[in-house]
Formats: sequence, C-alpha cells, structure tokens
Amino acid sequence: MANASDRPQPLYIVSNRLPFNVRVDNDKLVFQESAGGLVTGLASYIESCKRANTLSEDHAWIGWPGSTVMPPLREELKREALAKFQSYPVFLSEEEMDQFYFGFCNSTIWPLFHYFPSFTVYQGNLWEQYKHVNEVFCDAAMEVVKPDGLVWVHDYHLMLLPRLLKAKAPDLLVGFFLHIPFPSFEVFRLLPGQWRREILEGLLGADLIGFHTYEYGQHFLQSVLRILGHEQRMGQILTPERAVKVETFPMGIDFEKFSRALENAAIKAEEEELRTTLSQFKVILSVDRLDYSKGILNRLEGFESFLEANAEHHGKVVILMVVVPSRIGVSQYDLMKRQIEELVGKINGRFGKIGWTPVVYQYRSVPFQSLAALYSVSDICLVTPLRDGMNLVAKEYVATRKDGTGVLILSEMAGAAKELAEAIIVNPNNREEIAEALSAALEIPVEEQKRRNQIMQRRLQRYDVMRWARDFVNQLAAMRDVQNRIQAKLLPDTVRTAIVDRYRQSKRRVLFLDYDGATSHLTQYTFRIRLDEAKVHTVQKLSADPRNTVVVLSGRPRDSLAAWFGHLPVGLVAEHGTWLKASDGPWRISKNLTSEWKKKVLPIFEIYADRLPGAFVEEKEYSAVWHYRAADPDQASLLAAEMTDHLLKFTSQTDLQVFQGNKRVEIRHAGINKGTAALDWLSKRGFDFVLAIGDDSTDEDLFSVLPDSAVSIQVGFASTHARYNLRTADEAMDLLKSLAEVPAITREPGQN
Ligand code: ADQ
Repeated sequence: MANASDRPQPLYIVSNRLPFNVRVDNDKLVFQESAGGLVTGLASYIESCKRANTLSEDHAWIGWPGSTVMPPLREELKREALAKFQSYPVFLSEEEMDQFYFGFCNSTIWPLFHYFPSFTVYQGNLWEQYKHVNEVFCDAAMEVVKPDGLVWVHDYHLMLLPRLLKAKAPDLLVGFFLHIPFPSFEVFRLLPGQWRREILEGLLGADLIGFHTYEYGQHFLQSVLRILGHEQRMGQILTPERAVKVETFPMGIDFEKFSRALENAAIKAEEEELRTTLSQFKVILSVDRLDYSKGILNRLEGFESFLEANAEHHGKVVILMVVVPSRIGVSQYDLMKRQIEELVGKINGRFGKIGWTPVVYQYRSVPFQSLAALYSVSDICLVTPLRDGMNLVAKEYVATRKDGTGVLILSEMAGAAKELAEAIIVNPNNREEIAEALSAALEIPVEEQKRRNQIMQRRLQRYDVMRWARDFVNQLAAMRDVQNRIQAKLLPDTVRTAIVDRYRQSKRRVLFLDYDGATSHLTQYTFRIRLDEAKVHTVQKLSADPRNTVVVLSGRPRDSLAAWFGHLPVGLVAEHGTWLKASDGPWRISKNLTSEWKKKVLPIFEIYADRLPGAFVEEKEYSAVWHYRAADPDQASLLAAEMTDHLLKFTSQTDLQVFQGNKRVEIRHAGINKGTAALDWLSKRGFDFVLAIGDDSTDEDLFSVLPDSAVSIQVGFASTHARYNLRTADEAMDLLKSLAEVPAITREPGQN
C-alpha cells in the first residue's frame, strides 16, 4: 500500500464544475476560465505542491464542463480540457442536468440545507436522477484515478460519490468537503428515510469529511448517530468498514491576491475613477450571487429603515448593490429578482432626489478587477445572508482594505461570522438591527476600524485558501496510517486458515464465546433478542466434539442463558462472571455476594428511567442494568452521566462498581468479570487451543487473562487487548462455522 512519504501522490479533485466553462458557438468550443474562490485556491495549492514536488504530475480535475456537449465535439473537448486545464469532463444530457442540478441539488438539497424547508421539493424522480448522476461521476472518476490516489470530492452535488468510489476501489483515500451548511437533525430528517440514510452512508464512504464550521460537523455527527446509530469519538466514527474522520476546515481566500490588488495599475485606475464619481457619498457595498439564502431583500429593507430613521444621511450615503445572475429559470430565483427590483425602485422612488440615487443596482457579474476596485472604495460592506456556509465576500472585503479602514457588517448566520468576530455582527431577520448597524458603522472612528480590521486580516492571511487546501489534503493523506492500523489487526485470510489448521490438529480446546453482540447482533429492543437456528446449530456442532470445551459468556441472567443453551453440553457464564456452570454441573456463584444493595439502587435506576422515554431497568440476581438503547441518544448520555455520578456517591463505601457499557449503565460487584470466570476453566485443564471472541469493553477482562498462544478476536474496531479484529458478528459466526466443519470425534455419554 502506498505511503504518503514514499513519493508524491496523485490528487484528483471531483466537483460539479471544472475550472473552466465551455459553450458551443457555431459548432465550435469556446472556453472561459472560471475564477471562483475554490478554483483559484486549489489552483494555487496545486502550483505550490508542484514546486515542492509533493504532488504527482498525475493530478486532475473531474467535473461537468458547464454545458451539454454532443458527441461530435466530445473527443475534442476531452483533448483540450486535458491539455489546457488538466481536466476530465463528465458528460451529461440536458435532461440529466435539469433533474440533477436544477432538480435535486438546487430544489431539494440547497433550500433544505439553508433552512428553507418550504422551498424544498421532494420528488422521487429527482432523487433517482441524483443517484444516477453520482454514478456517472463515479464511472468517469474510475477511468482516471490511480487506485492508491487521493480523491477530494466537493460539495452537495456529489454526496453519494464517496461510497460509490470506495466500493470500486477500497484503497483509494477519499475526502469530502461540504461548502454549504449541514443543517440540524430536525431539518435534515425532513428528507424521506431512504434518501437521508443513503446520503449519510454515501458521505461515510469518505475517509475524511470536512465542514466550514464546528457546528456543521456536529450537526452531521448527530444525524449519523440518530439515523445510522454510529457513535463518534473525538470526531471519529468507526463504521464496520473503517474509520471516518469529521473535521472543521474554514475555507479561506487568496489573501495576497486581494491585499495586493491595488498594486495593479488598471485596478488602481478603476478605483480612482469610482472614487471621483462617488466623492460626495459614503459608500455601502453589497455583492452576491442572486440567491434567497443571501438575504438581499432583508438588506434592502434594513437600508430603507436606516433612511427612515436617519434623515441627516439623506443625500450622503449610497448602497452599491451588485447581484450576479445565478440559477436562471428556477422559479424562486426569478421571483426574487423581481422582488429585489421592485424594492430598489420603491426605495429610490421614495427617498431619491436629483443628484442622489440611494440604491445603485447592477444585475451582472463583474470581473475581479472591478470587484477589487469596489471593495476598495466602499466604506462599509454589508453582508446579510439568512444562511451561508461560509461567505467569501466578507473575507475578500477585509483582505482588500490594505490601509485597515472600512467596516464589515456581517450576518451571524454566515459561517464566516465564527472567524470574523471583530465585524459588526447582526441578525439579518431584524431590519432595525441592520439599520442600527449601518448608523453605528458610519460613526466608528478610523483608529477603531483599523484595530478591528488588522486582527481579522492577520487571521485571514494565516489561514488562507492554500493553507485550507493543504490542511485538508495532509489530513486526508494521514488517514492512510489510521486505516492501515485498523486493517493491520483485521484477521487476514492466511491467519484464518492457520487458525482452522491449528484447531484441526489440537486435542484439548476451549472456546470462549461472548453472547450478545459478538456472535449475535444487538437489537434496538433488547428483550426481543432471539438466537437464530443456524447459530445454535453451530454452537451445538462445536460442543458435540469431545475435544472441545465450549463456554458461552454473557452479561445476561442465568435463566436466559439456561433457556437458550441449557440443552447443549456447553459451559455458561452469566451476569458477567457472577454465575458459572460447567456443562454437566449445576450453577454456582463465583463468590459470596449480597443483593441487599439492590433495594437502594433500583429506585435510583427507576427514577432516571422515568425521566427518559425508552430507558428501562433490568434486574438480575447480583447486578442491575439501566438500558437506554431505544432512548434519545443526547438526552440519554446526559442522564447516564448524571445517574453514574449519583450512583458513585452511593457505591463509594461498598465493593460495587458502576460501569458505562454499550448503551447501558450497569452496577455489579467488583472483582468479578468474564476474565475471572474464564480462569475457572483455564486453570483446570491443559488446553492446547484457546479461542475467545468478544465485542465490548467487558470482554477486555477476558482477553487479558488468556495465554499468549490464545487466538483472541474482537468484533468491531474499538481498541482492544485482542490479537485480531473482525468487522462484524457475521464474520465471527463464519469463522465458527469453519471450525464446526472440521470433522468431530464422537462424544461418549457422560464425557465432557
Ligand atoms: P457562494 O454561494 O457562491 O459559495 P460566496 O462564498 O460568497 O458564495 O462566494 C462567492 C464568490 O463569488 C466570491 O469569491 C465573490 O468574489 C464572487 N462574487 C460575488 N459576487 C460577485 C459579482 N457580482 N461579480 C463577480 N464575482 C462575484 C458557496 C457557499 C458559500 C461558501 C463558498 C465557498 O454558498 O457559503 O463560502 O461556497 O465554500
């Protein structure tokens, strides 16, 4: 397997759009470079890697070229895209693009993830197209990527792609970055069950998932917990296949490009011209793509309130509103454009006079040169999205203010507000707050403006877009070691075969099998757990061989174990080692215990169970368990911690111990565990083959008492004393089946 330090690794970027747009004009391809923050940021990162020789020449972009190109021109486009932009185009028909891009991406995911559920469309055919297009991207990527490369997938258009890629090339390292917010669970759950599960599973195909803010990452982890049931630890999720890291990477800008923009003579000339034209006015700037999430209407309303309340500023302040056309043809966007234009007309009609148009409105994209000039002449930049993953305009404005003057007013709903706390932060839903922020901004002394901007500039300079890309790619590359460590403990096929051979040749074997989890699946309803016939049959076959001593260990009460396994010649360990039973003997208790304490503990358990719907108490002879598998996970973990604290006060003077297990809190006597129980067997007979299979923290006691020659196996990837890991309970059962297929010798009556 490749190692990050061995040689430069190929990096493949997969995004909906390529670093260029192509259109067909009179049967000819016309290329236009795109200049978005992502494209420029990644391009500078790639350049710097090439200079440092840390990136393979094989790197490439994979994405949609910006328009539908029919087959006669496709070969030419492929050649040109590769030669000019190191890119591989993904071809989509108009219908595919319509239902995928305008449909599922921008009529379902975009509104929902920006907290506009009433704009969200739930249509089965759009979902099907989304799945299909993700597969088309996967096929296109698989033609290009090297099996040990790094693939960085971008944004909400391609949330199913990580899993599809991993299914085809398990050794690829796949990273995913979401540029928009990940909404809270209550909003995400509005998606139909199948869709929301597949989206989360699709994302969990990645080794690393990045978000702009910590909050979005937490929202994602919460949805994963509630919908798929995977817990996280320090942002790492262990799925049955591998580890997935969830991390925050706030995207930066190309700081130097903006900060040094005015050194360019053409930009300086444009700025000076603007400055002359606007010399009598204080200038407020508003720049965005046309989108309901950007809060353009609220901004205008806030400006209107400002004019209402501050007659002294009439004739002295203008707002330059630049709106970039976007998603033309989607009804909400067309409607919003009309509403904006009506409101601009209304404000200008109401307040304007000869020589003063309060709102100067432009509906078009502007080149970098003009944008930089606008940032430079504006005294205030007003950024009021209702929701925004990050918002780069705010950062670009601050970076361009080389002399440190200027005031940024920023919505608290933008990811950027987490980093730009020195801005004036507003709630965009409150037009009065916007109006007050504007009048305060006009009064901030220059020294104070500089103080604030310099703090923000230092941050933006340190964590620029190159650093963002480098951090992400480095962390992705580091996931190779994490996955290798996990893989290294996975039971390899060769060792599996050797285990079966050793088993075949041995004469006195003991098999310790944990029941619940390791050899069966835990269910949401613990009381419903049933042993299936096939599993009992395997245990039966193993126990029928007189060379074998089979011991089933469990935390469950002895009557349950007796009901399930009592008819088989197997040893039983109940209540985590409290009760032991040889295959031919009666139950015996491992040491003298009392159960008096239960009178005090059970009422405490009951009080907490009453407070938590879904929790219940299980009373055993010498222990008690508070289960919360079916309860709300967040509330449960809070209450479990509170209850544990409560119990610890009570148990400090006793030999009782409180354990936090897998979705349960258990109280039982100290010094009794599955390890002490196993020693009962191990000390009696000289075994030449010892095998133990377990899955949770209580099995660690078992693993730690085994001789060095023992085969110990943990199901799942939690850290463990066991020598090997298997991914799932089914894999553990498969191994046991292979052992059960080794021909047995017949057990004589009375032999054990
Ligand atoms: P966008 O929604 O496109 O991006 P934003 O972060 O503001 O939003 O980036 C817009 C880019 O377009 C900026 O680089 C800006 O300079 C440029 N731009 C804006 N108005 C322009 C105009 N009138 N003419 C020319 N250029 C203009 C999505 C998410 C954001 C997230 C980015 C990056 O919605 O929240 O910050 O991705 O992850």
